[in-house]
Amino acid sequence: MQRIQVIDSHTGGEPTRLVIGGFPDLGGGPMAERRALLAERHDKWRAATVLEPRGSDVVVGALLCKPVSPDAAAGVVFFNNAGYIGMCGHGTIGLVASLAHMGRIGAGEHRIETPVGTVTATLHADGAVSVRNVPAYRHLHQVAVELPGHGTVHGDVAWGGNWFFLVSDHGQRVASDNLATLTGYTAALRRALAAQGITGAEGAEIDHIELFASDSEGADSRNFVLCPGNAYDRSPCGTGTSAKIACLAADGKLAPGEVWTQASVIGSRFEASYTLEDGKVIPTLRGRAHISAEATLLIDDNDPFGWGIRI
Ligand code: PYC
Repeated sequence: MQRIQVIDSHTGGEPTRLVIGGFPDLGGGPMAERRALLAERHDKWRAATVLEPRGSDVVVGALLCKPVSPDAAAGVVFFNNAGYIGMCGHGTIGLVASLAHMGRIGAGEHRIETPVGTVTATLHADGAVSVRNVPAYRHLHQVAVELPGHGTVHGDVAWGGNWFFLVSDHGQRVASDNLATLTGYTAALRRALAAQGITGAEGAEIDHIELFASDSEGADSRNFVLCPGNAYDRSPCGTGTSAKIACLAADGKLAPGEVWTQASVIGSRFEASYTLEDGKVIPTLRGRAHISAEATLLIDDNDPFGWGIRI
């Protein structure tokens, strides 16, 4: 029997399963190197943790690692039902809440190493968490993509720790009673981007699609975010909100320090703002996570689905 120790939390409804023990040793290299090692040699541990029957398409995994720098509180590698992601905003908020729950950190600033750079998280006295993300930027402005059955759709390509295609002129109803349609539409859009050779920088795959609606009560915008494995983000998506902030900054629609309230399709919220450093947009997101379980996952070698259902 193999055992994996986890702490589950959710950030605005989006789950994070923090692995605190049981995974293979990935050495002491940078998080990008440890992510590559996990993916190439030990991917079955990801699958066992987040896929059914123990997990589900919506669960985001976060492997807690010893950081390279003694100044950092933790290192982390994020993964999901489809593979690995670079940064994860809601996951970092969940990680910080879980570290606080474990008694490993208190209120204040904490550096967290991720595969795409070090972020700074602040645990506030009221339990909220701010994450000062990696620099975000818009790569392409209002690119035209032909979407079969829908005509030409325009969107921005932006980086917020992952690659996003951000669309406002989609004609879809961004609402929690329209999830199947939104999922189908965004999945088709992602296929069309790939087929038409529209990518992030250096040919990087755009694996997240983000639709916006402006009629959100009490928020500046409401979004629907399709994640790489076809689940939608229940939170407003920290990296997606960072990508949005970069586009708003590029359009001159949001000034440094101004707060943007981003709601998710289920109504949870992040507050976001940015600073300009050496001409780079550095987004900060503020949200809140709640602990939902402390558990040991068991993998029985005689269980045909013990290492996850891979279909
Ligand atoms: O919050 O950055 C995020 C995120 C990425 C994928 C799911 N959530």
